Amino acid sequence: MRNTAPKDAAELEALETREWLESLDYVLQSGGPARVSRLLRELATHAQRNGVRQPFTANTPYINTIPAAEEPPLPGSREIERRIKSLVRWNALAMVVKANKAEDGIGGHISTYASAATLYEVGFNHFFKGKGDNHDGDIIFFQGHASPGIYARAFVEGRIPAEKLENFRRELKPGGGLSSYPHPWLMPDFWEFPTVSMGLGPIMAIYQARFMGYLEDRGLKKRSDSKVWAFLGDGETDEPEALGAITLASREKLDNLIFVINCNLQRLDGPVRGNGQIIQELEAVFRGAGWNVIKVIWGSEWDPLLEKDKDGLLVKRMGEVVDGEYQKYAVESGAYVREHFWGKYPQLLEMVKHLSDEQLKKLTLGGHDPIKVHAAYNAAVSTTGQPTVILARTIKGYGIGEAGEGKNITHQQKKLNEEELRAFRTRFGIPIADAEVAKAPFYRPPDNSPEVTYMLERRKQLGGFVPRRITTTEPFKADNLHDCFTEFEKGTEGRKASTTMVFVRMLAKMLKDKEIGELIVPIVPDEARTFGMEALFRQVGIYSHAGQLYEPVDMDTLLYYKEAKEGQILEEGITEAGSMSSFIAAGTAYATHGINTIPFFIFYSMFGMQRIGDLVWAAGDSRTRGFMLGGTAGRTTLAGEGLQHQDGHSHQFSLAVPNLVSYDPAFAYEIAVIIEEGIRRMYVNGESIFYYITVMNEQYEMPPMPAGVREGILKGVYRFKASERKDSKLSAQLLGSGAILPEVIKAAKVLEEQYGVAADVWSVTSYQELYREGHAVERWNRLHPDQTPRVPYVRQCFEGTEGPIVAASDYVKALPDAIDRWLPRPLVSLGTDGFGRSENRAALRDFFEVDCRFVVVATLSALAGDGKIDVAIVKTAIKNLNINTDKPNPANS
Ligand SMILES: Cc1ncc(C[n+]2csc(CCOP(=O)(O)OP(=O)(O)O)c2C)c(N)n1
Ligand SMILES: [Mg+2]
Repeated sequence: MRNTAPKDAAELEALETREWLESLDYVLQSGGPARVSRLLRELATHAQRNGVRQPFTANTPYINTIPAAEEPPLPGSREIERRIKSLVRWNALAMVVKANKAEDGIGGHISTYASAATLYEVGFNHFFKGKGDNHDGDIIFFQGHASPGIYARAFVEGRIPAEKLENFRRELKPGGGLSSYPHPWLMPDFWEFPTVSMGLGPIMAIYQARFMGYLEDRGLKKRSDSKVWAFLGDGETDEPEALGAITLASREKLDNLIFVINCNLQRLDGPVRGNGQIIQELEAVFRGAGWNVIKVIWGSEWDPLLEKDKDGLLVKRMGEVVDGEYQKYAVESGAYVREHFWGKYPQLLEMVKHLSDEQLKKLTLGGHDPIKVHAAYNAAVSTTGQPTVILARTIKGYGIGEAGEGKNITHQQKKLNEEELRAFRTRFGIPIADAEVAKAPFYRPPDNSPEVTYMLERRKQLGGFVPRRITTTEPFKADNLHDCFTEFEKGTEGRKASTTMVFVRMLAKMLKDKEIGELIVPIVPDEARTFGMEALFRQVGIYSHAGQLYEPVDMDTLLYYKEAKEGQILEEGITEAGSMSSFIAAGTAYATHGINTIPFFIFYSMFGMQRIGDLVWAAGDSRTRGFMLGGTAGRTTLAGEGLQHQDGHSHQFSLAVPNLVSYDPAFAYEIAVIIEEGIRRMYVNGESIFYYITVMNEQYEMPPMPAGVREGILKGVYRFKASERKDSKLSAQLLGSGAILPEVIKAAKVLEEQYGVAADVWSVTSYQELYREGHAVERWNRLHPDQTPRVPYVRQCFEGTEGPIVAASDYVKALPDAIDRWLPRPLVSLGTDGFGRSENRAALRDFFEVDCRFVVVATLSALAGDGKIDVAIVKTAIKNLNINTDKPNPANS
């Protein structure tokens, strides 16, 4: 303690602060951190009671969360690991540089992996579990743009040959190449999870972690200590999906989940938060959401400086510099850093006067320091009761120097000149001669080199290579599958039902089935009552890891809201994106966990394809299996709700997903045939497809299944009813789908009875399947000109028929138009192009011109056009059917 009296108020305050700090140090030494924590809480409460209003902050100072004293020693050989990392760095760089030398503009990314190399290498050498004999394996979402580094490591491991590396981004070269990003569709033995559409990786990871718990709680999988790792960019966190589900992870206490956010402070165009601090922003968000946040900002060389920082001036300085300025330090000289960072306070300049400019420049950041990264991972894997996020500070383009380290252009940098390559080679000690370096050759030391031996041994200890996608599930046993579906073949025998009701009954039957029952995973985004599924709440329960900690308000009713640890329904709440992520987790469990779960995701069709289309695309890429059911579908079938709810185009979107098989069924037996076949194709035959089926809420009688229609249902069309008027001179072919099929059946009756037209009725279950098959046949014919041409199925159906072909559906006209080219006569399509309206069904069908009357008029009009009937008949029909010819065009009103 000083013995001179303080001079002024500031000095007095400084003295007071110091005394408090010394007292706290004493408590820390004598009582430990927990005692300090309690004391601080009591102080805060005391202060608040006495009127002190503390500003809220979820932030801690801008320093590492784990103090140096608590770091475990780095196991293994730091030197060999550094050399391995250098080899991977070089080959990652070389593959991008080479690819762009060979083919200008082919792309690829250098700087993302360059910044993340340590984050991955510490994982590969010490943490990432493979699917070995004693372990289920970790689930790892690699950041898409870091793929060159992941390939480069697999090359050094000896898993990917140099020829494939040569063909990075040239997948169609003979012998194959490597896909730009993680795509299980393209590399099904390597990549497990697609991540490159930013934001989807993190949300899918959260639901993967939760699904792991679901499988364990339901007894489908034994408990394991597998982790889900999600590597993401700091810029990526601006995607709503990236942070949108983080509270689920904390609420569900997902301590099997670890996010690693590579905070290189840059995105594609420039800084992520030039005027702020992304690390502090993310810390507040994640801490507020209940996550364990570990900041890894400063490397070990900063520890002695922080040790000297008794009055906290250095920590203060660290916290006041904005990211744009930190980025500048990365590209500037040590002298600049001394002047601008340290020079702000004379005491700080004094603190580093023993360091040269060169040394100042080289003070490493936390994300590049294996000791710091290891300590963070070590803490993350042993954290219980919470998910962990690691915020690791790095430099984008680390190591590529003048070519772009820390520069705004670095994300797009794909080429290095000879001098830059040489500098990189020298910096990382790669044994490539000067004469060779310009060609950026790959370099792999011999199999028996210390580096390769070490890395293979580490992977062996950790259960094998990652990433690696393997499917170990046995083909499904489905001997009695048909039993679930037979009842639907006989129809409803006079009673009315909607396709939704039919599906829900089918689901209930499947859930009770001995073979497949326990594998069914119903997923709903707070819409079960809309679809009449509430009976399932009681039947199979809603999954909740915590069980049910309250007595539900409807406990005294038969169908009470039952939550249970072994519950089967995933009731996701209002999140289609989250539900779709669960769907992907459940639909890929055959590969991830070796379990054939069969997800049924039931949602409001309007909020499916168009809202979460990118996740649907990712599901396709992931080879997800399962059924998506778009409920309350059909632009005119969903009454009242209006334009934001009425879906008349989801089938148009679903057509774009190559392995998504879509149906718009009308009758119970059609749904039965489609789902039974779907289970067979996906789970017995192992096809990488999934299904989209729309179901509606209009009730009508379900007819019995006519003989011989099974194949047609699956292929997309069959003749539901041939006209009995064989004597008529006039004919027509009427095509209907979904809830519009009953309108078409009515129209056929009117045409026959009132206009003497023999009208056949066809049920079109899938224009998409007809379109795909038609094009496949057309293509085959084009490529085999000397062989007997094949005939598309849809053409076979309508060849030999007579009269106009008129189609009506509750979807846009482009859908039926897609088969027009294979029909013997031009198609007349009626559909629901345009914005919906709040109205009842009849008014909507009048507005969109898809009801029975419009089918009649369209048919008569086509017959008149063919010269088969007089135009006057059409005019009279329009009048008699009360059709307003001056009504606005629904397509653009
Ligand atoms: C949804 C989506 N939007 C845009 C892109 C294009 N894109 C690819 S990388 C990138 C910048 C990435 O920055 P960050 O997330 O910080 O990752 P870093 O490379 O810095 O690690 C952008 C905009 C994308 N891949 N996905
Ligand atoms: Mg970034």
